[in-house]
Amino acid sequence: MTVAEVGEIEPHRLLVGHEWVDSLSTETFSSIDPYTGKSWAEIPACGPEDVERAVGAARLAFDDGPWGKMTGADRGRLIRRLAVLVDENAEELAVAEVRDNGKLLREMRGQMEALPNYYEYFSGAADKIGGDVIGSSKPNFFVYQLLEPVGVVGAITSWNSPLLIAAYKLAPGLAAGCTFVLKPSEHTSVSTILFARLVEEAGFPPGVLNVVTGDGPNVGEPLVSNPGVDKIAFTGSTVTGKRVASAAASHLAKVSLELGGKSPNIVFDDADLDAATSGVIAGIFAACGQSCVAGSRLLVQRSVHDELLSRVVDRTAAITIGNPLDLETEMGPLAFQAHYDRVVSFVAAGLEDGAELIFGGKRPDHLPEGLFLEPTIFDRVENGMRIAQEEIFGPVLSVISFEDEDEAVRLANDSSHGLAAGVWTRDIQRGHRLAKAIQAGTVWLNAYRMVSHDVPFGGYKSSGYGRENGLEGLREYQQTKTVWVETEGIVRDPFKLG
Ligand code: TXE
Repeated sequence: MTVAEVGEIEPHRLLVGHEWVDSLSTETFSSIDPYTGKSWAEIPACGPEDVERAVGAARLAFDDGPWGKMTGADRGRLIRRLAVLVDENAEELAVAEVRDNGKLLREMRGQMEALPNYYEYFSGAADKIGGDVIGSSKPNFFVYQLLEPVGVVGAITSWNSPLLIAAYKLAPGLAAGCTFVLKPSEHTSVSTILFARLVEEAGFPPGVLNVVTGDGPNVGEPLVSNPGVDKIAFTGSTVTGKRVASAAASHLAKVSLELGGKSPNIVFDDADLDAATSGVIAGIFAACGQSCVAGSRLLVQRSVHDELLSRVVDRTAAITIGNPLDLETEMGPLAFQAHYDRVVSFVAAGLEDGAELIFGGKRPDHLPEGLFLEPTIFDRVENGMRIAQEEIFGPVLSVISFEDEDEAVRLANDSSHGLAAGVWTRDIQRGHRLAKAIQAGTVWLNAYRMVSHDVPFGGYKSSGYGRENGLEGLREYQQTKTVWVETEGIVRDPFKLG
């Protein structure tokens, strides 16, 4: 499909058990392009009965279909085929994500180019799933373990990087032998629907992947609460993650949560300030700050505060803001109106709390239309202010100064979140001390916002639990069975524990 064709995308239907069916609810909702402000696709507004159908298809595929009988090598071949199809359709998928959430084509092209790596990596794991032989202390028993798939997975994704976040779940889960019901965010459904077509084309058996589209209350909640679902893999806000975890507990479904963050980017006085400046910009203005790992708190050692801030402001002033489909653009619009309004409300909160607005804070003069906000920098921020404690998920940087290493660690950890952190210093011992002291699932030393298919990712504290990517990510979709085999025919005392 060319870029133009993607623009005329026809009303979508949903994939259930390998049939593209109309939603039982017959309602649809529009996907709004945040750059044009216009609807560009009609999406089925599914309801609980659609979820029931999808879970049933995934259950059947897991319990009785060919998928459950396939070897790891068979699954690996299908996943590799999917990787090839994703690669061949990368441009169409990238444009669909830009049209849905306004993120830059240059960023989404990069993500879609990386997407096959996730499927290839886990396709290679599918036929290497073994289990341990336990050297048991019981002489007349042979004991071994099986690593079996957890079963039907309800995967729920947020709007900031729909297909990358879905790959974090689908690639390991399919390798493990699970089946899925996937619900994309109601703000970004198109790319997931296009992706589902590729899964079908790759030749996966019916019901291995089912896609239901719609909002949290009508689709997300019924999915999480459905007793036919064995695990929930969720990415989204911390508030919703707590709701998901408690609903899943009603039927003891396993849960992994990738939630929000308020990550510190920490610059010491001996840092390479050019590299640190680039890392600060990457942390908060890439993706318009709409990234769970956004480096939204800049903790800077007081002695280099002025020099670093002068460089950060100069680079910020040079950021090109505009059409996300234009490869020269460095910042596009925010993803949808309600989110735009929420981010703008934090600018007011920063001013109310007494922070000093030193850059941005309003709509760019040259962009009277569209959900655009200037890259915004607040200085003299106290860590207790709302703009330092709450996730804004937008291009708003809070600058906080510190005196020494102990204060830097205290400020970094003074947050309910613990997703990521950046540390800029030439002192390797200090770097490793900070990596150990910071309460976060990922720490980058002299880098920021690096992720990879083979490196586990996940949060501490209210940023969630569970890990995605890397072989640790595979384990989230497996459960362990221990088998004891009696080998000597010894009759034991029935009233004595073995
Ligand atoms: O989240 P929401 P959004 C966080 C990010 C930000 C938020 C943005 O920090 O706070 O997510 O994404 C569905 N039961 N992360 O606004 O509202 C909803 O339809 C079941 C962190 O989308 O939580 C959507 O599909 N599902 C992350 C999904 O949940 C429900 C990376 C997320 O919606 C539901 C990206 C319910 N009751 C964003 N209510 C990371 N850490 O990697 C809503 N949903």
